[in-house]
Amino acid sequence: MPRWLTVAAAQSGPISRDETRADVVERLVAQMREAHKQGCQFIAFPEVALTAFFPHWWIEDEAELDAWFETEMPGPDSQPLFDEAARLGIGFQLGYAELAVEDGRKRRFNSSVLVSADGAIIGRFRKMHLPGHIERRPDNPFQNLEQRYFERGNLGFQTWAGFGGRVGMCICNDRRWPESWRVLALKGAEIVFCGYNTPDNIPEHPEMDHLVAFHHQLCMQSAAYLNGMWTVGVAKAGIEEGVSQLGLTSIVAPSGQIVAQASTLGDELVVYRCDLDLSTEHRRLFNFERNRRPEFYGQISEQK
Ligand code: CDV
Repeated sequence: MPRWLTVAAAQSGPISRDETRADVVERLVAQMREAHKQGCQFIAFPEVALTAFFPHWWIEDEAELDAWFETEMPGPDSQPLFDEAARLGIGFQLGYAELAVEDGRKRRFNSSVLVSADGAIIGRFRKMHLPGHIERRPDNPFQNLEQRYFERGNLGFQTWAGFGGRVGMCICNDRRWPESWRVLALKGAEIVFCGYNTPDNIPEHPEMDHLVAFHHQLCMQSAAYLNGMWTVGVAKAGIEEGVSQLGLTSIVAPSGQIVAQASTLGDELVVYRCDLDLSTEHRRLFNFERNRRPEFYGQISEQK
C-alpha cells in the first residue's frame, strides 16, 4: 500500500536587503496557497527564508546584526504563515536565523522548524555544519560569514513522526556531509527537507565554479540512494544583492532519481506526490540490519 505525501518545495527568488519580513511572508503565504490548491499536504521553504542571506555581508554593529534574527517563532511577522497553514491544513518547514537566550547568554543559530497541519511546531533543528569564515575577506566579491554570525547547532539530528511518515531536517552545508544523512536515516527519516543558499561561484576557487551545480545534485541524489529516503532541496535562488545563487530546487526519490526540479531562478513551486513506502522498500533491499556492520569496518581513527 503506498503512503502518499504530496510535497511542495517552495523555491524563493532573491530577497532584497530592504524587503520587510511582512513582504516576504506575503510571498511565502502565496506559495502556500498555491501548494494547497495543487493538493499538497506539506510545503518546504529555504534556509533563512524570511530575509536576504545576510552572512554575505560584513556587519560590525551588534544591534544591526541582531535585527536579522528572529527572537521568537512564530513572531509577529511570521504568525500569518502559521495562521494560513492552520486554516488550509498544510504542514511546513521554515528556515530562519534564530536569536535565543540560553545558559544566560545570547546565542545565534541557523535554524528551521517543522510545523504540523494545525500550525503547531513539532520539530526544531539548528544547522550543524557552518561553512565560510570568521574574518572579513575584503578582496572577495561577497562574504560568507556563517562561522562568525552563528554557533554550531546543539540539537543534533532528529526525526519526527508526522505527515504519514518520519521526517528529518538539515540545512544547506549539512547536505555535504554523509554523516548528516546517515544519522537521519538511522533515526528512521523517510523524507528529509534541506533548504539552502548556495552561491553558484566560489570566490576562493573559481576553477571549481562549473562543479557547483553538480556537487549539489551529487549530494542530494547520493544521500537519497545510499540511505533509502526522499530528499527535498529548496533553494533561495537568483541574484540576491549581487550574489548569484544556485536554483535547482528538487525532489529526489529513494532510487536517487530527481523526480521534480525547478526550471527558473525565481519563486517557484516544485511539486511531487511522494510514496513514503518507497523508503521502506529501498531499505528492505539494502537490509541495513544484516549488511551494515560497522563492527567489521576496522577501528575508526585518523591514519597519519
Ligand atoms: N548556506 C550555506 O551553507 N552555503 C554553503 C556554501 C557557502 C558552500 C553550501 O554548502 O552550499
